[in-house]
Amino acid sequence: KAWLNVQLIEDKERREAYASLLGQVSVECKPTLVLQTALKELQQGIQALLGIAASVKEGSASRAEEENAGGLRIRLCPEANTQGERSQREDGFELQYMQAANGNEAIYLIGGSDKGIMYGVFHLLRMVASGKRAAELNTKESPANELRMINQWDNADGTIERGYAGRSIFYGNGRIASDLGRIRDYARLLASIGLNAISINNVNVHELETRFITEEQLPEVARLADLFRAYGIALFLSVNFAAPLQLGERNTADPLDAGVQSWWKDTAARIYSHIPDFGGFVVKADSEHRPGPFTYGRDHADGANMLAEALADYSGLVIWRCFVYDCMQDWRDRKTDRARAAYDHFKPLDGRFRSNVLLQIKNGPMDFQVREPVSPLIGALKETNQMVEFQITQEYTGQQRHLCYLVPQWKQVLDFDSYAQGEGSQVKRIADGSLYGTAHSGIAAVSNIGDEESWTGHILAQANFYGYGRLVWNPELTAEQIALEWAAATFGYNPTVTTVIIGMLMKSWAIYEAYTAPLGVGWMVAPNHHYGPDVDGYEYSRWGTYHFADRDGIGVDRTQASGTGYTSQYSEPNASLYENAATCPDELLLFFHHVPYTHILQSGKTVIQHIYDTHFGGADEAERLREQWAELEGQIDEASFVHVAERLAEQAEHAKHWRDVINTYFFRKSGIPDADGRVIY
Ligand code: GCW
Repeated sequence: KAWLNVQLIEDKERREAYASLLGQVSVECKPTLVLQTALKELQQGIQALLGIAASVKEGSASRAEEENAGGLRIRLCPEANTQGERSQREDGFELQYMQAANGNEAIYLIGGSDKGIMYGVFHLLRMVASGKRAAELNTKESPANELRMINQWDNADGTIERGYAGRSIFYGNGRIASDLGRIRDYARLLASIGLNAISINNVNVHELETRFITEEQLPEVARLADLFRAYGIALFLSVNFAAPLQLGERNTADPLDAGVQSWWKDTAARIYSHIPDFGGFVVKADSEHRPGPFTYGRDHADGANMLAEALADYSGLVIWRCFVYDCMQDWRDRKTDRARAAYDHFKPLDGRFRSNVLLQIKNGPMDFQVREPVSPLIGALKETNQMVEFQITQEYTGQQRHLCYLVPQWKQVLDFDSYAQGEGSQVKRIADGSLYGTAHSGIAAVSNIGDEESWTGHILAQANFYGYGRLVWNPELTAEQIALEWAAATFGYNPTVTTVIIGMLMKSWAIYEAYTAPLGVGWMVAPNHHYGPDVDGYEYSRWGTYHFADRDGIGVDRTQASGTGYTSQYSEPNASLYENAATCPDELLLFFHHVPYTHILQSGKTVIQHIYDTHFGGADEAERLREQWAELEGQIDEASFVHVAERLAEQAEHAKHWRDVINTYFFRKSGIPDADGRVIY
């Protein structure tokens, strides 16, 4: 049940006060599919929280009744969709507490649409569970972002690319699951935090998933779309750009070929005949050996627009990923810089994409490292719909065996000022579409769930999923607030427990960073599976991910003055800030500069001493996490306690391994001893 693990309110007085208020629900709007979901959730929630069965009455009250009637009254806001503010307003809701002259208490839940009502129901239940009194419930909410999306990297064979929580809940043995129970639970979790879109298969589309858009498979996909529809979630598919060729129906996948264009049009018609509200396509093209328009001498705009044209009549969207770079680089080549790639590929195409295309840009220029600068492409596209891509699954951040609460990292990205239109051009204003007034925008993230009981492999990693949804709904929430909401909803409203958990979550990103790759340089992980330290694992490889450590220094020179020129992709003053080693923030120094180990950081320490200190400190802190958790024994359920304790023990040991590998490597390279004389091997 994760954060929907609603418990009976223990305080009898509060429970009774709420029972008289929520025991009677009157619904004054059309019973749509999503509204039915909302009412079901409401009734279940009330049952669990208050131990009563709420009576639901449909139809509007007469004026006389109206004035004195109490209870929960649900209705639609008549103006919501006439105000022209895109779908965010429709997804919004208002809660109003009122006391009638006769003393009756009422709460009005007014939704911008049936979806707004559903989000309002989840919000109301969360507030009641958290101990709020009825009079404190007044609120008006609407999501900041239009598209609030989850990307599954699930494969039809049941595996999950970069999945760390078991196998897929969607597929097994090449088929879509016949038992949809777990998927329905997942849809509830998504809806409860306001998410409204999901792509259900890996962006690396293999042979089996290429067939999802065929007549044979579409009825199966439609079953999933039906399920998600009831929770207000639009279903998207990742598609294989070469599908017409691979399915043997055309002899090319050239986007400018008339036969290919008509193939995709027919395909779109077929998809929409099964799924009338199909969301659209997610596309990884010309990236890591996936097919794309380059084969035919065409560019990304040609490719994306061809698909967009096919979907346009149905208001479908094409979400085209910008994760495009040369993964066959020669490590001897010092000019090619992977960090530059997304910008170099897509910036020149700005303005050429159809209005139903969105470019999806990873938060950093490389690949979801523990620390990266914000991608300079975000904001640089001024006439193109864009969305930001985060990774909830912890590929490079401990694979759900280490604790790493990512909400603070995402917040830092969303709050980053790109200066693309001068001061005040924060990433969150690009994601929400307000900076450029784009037709579509939003945020997507790669899911971290699988079929394990805990959903996420590490119970505390559920906080990342929850936090992602809440943050995308409202980027102004703080990481602490989100952590508190999550911990309380999951483990109950016990301040001793929540305080410890929030403390652990809030420190965890910094701790993980401390004992892994230093000062923004990234990688240093074992190739392929990416778990554990291997400093030179990618140093002489084709992936373009280098640190260039030698006996004198370390880091990648990405300056305009003497390096790859990457800093020029940023707007001023960011470009100069990063260009100059003296002003470049310490945590990104080695991303932008190659410096001697004796270089003095803004912190006053040398680079080498910083490496030693953070690695000793980080491993100690990981040990502290384990001790803090141990304090909770007996205060949370035994199974969860043990589950987390085991993982924290592994993390503490593994952090020591990281510490010793990294420290030893740099001691051997530099010959410079630790100022504090600690053990280095
Ligand atoms: O992070 C990298 C992963 C790949 C992934 C790729 C992508 C789905 O290592 O496994 O492929 O990014 O984002 O396309």
